[in-house]
Amino acid sequence: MFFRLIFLIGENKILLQQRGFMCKLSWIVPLHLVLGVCSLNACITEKMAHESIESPSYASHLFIAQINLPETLLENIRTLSEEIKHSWPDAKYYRETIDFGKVFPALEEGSLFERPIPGFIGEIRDQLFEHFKSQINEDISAESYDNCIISIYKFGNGIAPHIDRNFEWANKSSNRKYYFGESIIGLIVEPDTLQNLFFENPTEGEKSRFYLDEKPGTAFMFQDSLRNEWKHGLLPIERERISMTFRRVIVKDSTLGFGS
Ligand SMILES: O=C(O)CCC(=O)C(=O)O
Ligand SMILES: [Fe+2]
Repeated sequence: MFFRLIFLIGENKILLQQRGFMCKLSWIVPLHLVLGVCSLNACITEKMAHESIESPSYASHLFIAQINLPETLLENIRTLSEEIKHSWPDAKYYRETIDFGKVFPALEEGSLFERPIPGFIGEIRDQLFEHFKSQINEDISAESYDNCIISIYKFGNGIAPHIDRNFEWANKSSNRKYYFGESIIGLIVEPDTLQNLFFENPTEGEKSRFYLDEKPGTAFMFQDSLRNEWKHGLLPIERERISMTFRRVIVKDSTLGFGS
């Protein structure tokens, strides 16, 4: 007879929405097993209550939290000036963004432009950092996240599957003078009624696709394979979706006044 003694050292719950229905993926880490046998068990509860699956490799690279949004957040976002909105009409999927800190469209053009981060956004960033700091695999502080993008999607808008600018991307051309740090933090301010952010693995494509379960205040941090190998994207939405993304800008080349 095979006895297993399992000590639970933690339980991480990842809420995923997969192929239209909700799954609660609750993976449990056994500390050790008698007879020296170790394993990582993953169980999908609710809809797939009795099925046991291998813990997907990306699961340890995605962290999800639910935070309370300040009541004034949406209003504060809506009152931001139209003038600082940037639209992405040439992209396959349209969206509008408002950038703070080191401005993304300027970085893309190879120049540095800083728009001070308003207090209400700085507070959210600090709150998110507190949530995720023990899981972030870099030695950084809340202030390290010096690029904040607010993305505003309207009916039909979305974002094509992509990998955020990373070290590998920057090293492909000398014209690419920056990239974003390893860990990326996202926050759902207002979810759409239909579409959620998805992740998919480029080798398996749609087969591997899974969706975040988005509610107002759903926060997530991703790094490692999910950040550098998997793509994320948003299919054309039904109503409106507002999200915030916090990233750390890393300067590869100081020739354009980025400093060293
Ligand atoms: O809207 C989102 O949740 C994601 C935005 C995004 O992927 C990006 O700005 O790179
Ligand atoms: Fe992205």
